[in-house]
Amino acid sequence: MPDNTLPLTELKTDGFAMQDAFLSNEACDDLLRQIAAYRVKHELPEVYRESGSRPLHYRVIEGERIAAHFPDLISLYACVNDLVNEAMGETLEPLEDRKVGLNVNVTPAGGAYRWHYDRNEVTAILYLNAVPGGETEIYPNYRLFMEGARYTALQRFADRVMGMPPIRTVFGKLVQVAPEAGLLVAMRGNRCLHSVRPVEGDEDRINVIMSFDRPGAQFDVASELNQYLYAATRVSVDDPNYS
Ligand SMILES: O=C(O)CCC(=O)C(=O)O
Ligand SMILES: [Fe+2]
Repeated sequence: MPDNTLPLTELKTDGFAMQDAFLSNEACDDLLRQIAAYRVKHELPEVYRESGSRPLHYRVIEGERIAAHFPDLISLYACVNDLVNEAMGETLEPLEDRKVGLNVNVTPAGGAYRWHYDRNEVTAILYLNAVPGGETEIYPNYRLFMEGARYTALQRFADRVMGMPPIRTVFGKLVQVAPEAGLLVAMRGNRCLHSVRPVEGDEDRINVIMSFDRPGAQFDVASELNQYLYAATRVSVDDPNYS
C-alpha cells in the first residue's frame, strides 16, 4: 500500500527520521473514510489527563479494535516494521500487547499530548490529514537513558530535571513536525522527549501510531500506564512513564 518507501536512514544515529508522501493523498483519504465509518458505529473513548499547560487530551482506537476492523492498517504496520528494522540494523517487532502496539489517535480541536517518552524502542507516526497546530514537537535522542535502570528513581529524577522547560530549551534541539497527509515520522520513542501542540481549527487531527520493540520486551509499568493512556475514566496515578 505505501507509495514511497525510502530507507529511514538517520533513525538510528539521529534518533529521528521523516519521509514525505509515504502514503498518497488517495490512500490517506481511503483510511480516513474507513475511520469515519467506524466512528458512526463506535464511540471512541476520550482520554483526558491534566498535566500543566499541555495536558493529554485525545481519543483513541486501540490495537485490538484495529485488528478487528482495519486490515489495511495491519499491513501498513508490517511494512513500516521492515523499514524500521532495516534502519536500526536489528529485529524489532510489534509490541506483544496488541492493544498498545498500534493505535489511531484522534485529537480534537484544542486537544494535545503532554511531554513524554514512549516505553518502547521505536515509534512511527503516520499522519492522515493536515490541520493547523497539532505539531509533534520532538527533542531527538534527548534522554539521559539508563539502560537497565529505566524504572529507577535516578532515571525518574533525570527525566524530571531534563524535562523542565528552561533546561530542554538550552540542552535540546527542538524539531517541530507539522501534520501533513501521508507524512511518516519514525523516532527512538524511549529516547526522544516529545509532545503534541494543541490542535487549532475545528477538524480532528488523525494519525496512526505504530510501536516496535525487541522481541519479548516487557514493561514494568505496563498495567498502570495502560490505565493512564486508554481508560476513559479519571485515574489517580501520576504518569507512570515518569516523564
Ligand atoms: O500524535 C503524535 O504526534 C504523537 C503521539 C504520541 O506521542 C504517542 O501516542 O505516544
Ligand atoms: Fe509518544
